[in-house]
Amino acid sequence: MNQPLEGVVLRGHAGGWLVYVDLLASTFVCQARGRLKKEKTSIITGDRVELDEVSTANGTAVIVAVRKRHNVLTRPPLANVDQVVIVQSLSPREWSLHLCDRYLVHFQLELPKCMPVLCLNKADLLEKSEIEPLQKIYQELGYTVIITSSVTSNGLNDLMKSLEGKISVISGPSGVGKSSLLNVLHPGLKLKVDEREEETGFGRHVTTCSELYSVELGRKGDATWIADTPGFSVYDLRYPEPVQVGKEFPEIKELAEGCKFSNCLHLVEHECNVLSNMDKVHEKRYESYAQVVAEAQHEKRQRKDTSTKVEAAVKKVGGKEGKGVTVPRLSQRYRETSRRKIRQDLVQIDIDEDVEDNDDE
Ligand SMILES: Nc1nc2c(ncn2[C@@H]2O[C@H](COP(=O)(O)OP(=O)(O)OP(=O)(O)O)[C@@H](O)[C@H]2O)c(=O)[nH]1
Ligand SMILES: [Mg+2]
Ligand SMILES: [Zn+2]
Repeated sequence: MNQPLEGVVLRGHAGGWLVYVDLLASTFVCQARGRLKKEKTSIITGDRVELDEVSTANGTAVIVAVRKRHNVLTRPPLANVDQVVIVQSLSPREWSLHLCDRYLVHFQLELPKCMPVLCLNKADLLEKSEIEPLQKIYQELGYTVIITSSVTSNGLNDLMKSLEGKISVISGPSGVGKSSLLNVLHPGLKLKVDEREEETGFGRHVTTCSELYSVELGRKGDATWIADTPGFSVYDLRYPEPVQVGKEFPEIKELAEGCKFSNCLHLVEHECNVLSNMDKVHEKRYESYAQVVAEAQHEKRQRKDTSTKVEAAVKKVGGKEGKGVTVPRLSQRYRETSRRKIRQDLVQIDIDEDVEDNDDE
């Protein structure tokens, strides 16, 4: 039997998917086989899929199976990536060390086995003497830090080197220049970039879905794949449990190993090993750590509140031994008013009006 053709999902497209088949060096518009739809199999950018009914004439095919994923990101949804490049803007108007740390924490949680690469873009807007200390903070923690400008093309060679032969996802807040960087790296991509940023802060050409591109960088060899992703809101960033936040800050993690308290948040405890070694943690990073802990606590409380509310709003009906279904509990507000009640209310209105009429007299 012939081996099924394999392809990689580039992005969603008109209710289906665009799939690139290396063997045919072509892209196909694909629908999923009915069985996959029935089983509600999710198909996301980066998935390796098996194809049938491939028509080179029409440029169409049918996805019949999704291969096992090596890894998966949930926000943005992407499968089988080798590394995440987090882009932040050095523009004084946009730079925030805390935001940068929030993205690092998020992607470390999303892909625990791979340390994100940090790309600090718009370097043309800051003096070198201001950039170097920032770069040093993260380099000393073990992160690869690349300083770039898509305006001057500075640092683009370094970025290229870190991407070569890998499947990378380029992520970061909206407007930091992700699409602009990819356009300079590979002008053939012609990605749309936000043209009105300076006026409004938002623009017409923000990226709206994750898309995977195959790019040829420098030497020939393994294919290089880059996913341009939409900038996503800070509300979508993930938080760990508050006591786990320290694990996502390498300098805190190291000192926390020598902390004698289990479940220590390293915020106030007397004789906490982190607090006793504050000279080893950058002041701004510690502030950022404390803020992430506070946010993680807040998020945990909210999660609890929501689940209590959800529990209170649903009840099990029917079926024995837990086989029933969960349905919303009808609160007074949502109950349909009975005809009798409507009638009573109408009678009441008549009486009230009579009373008012009497008052007028
Ligand atoms: N000064 C300066 N401006 C830049 C640089 N890179 C991008 N920009 C500008 O920043 C704005 C946003 O760029 P985009 O490439 O659309 O940003 P993005 O990260 O793709 O944004 P989303 O698609 O919304 O996530 C545009 O006006 C670019 O011209 C840079 O290196 N220096
Ligand atoms: Mg973009
Ligand atoms: Zn401690």
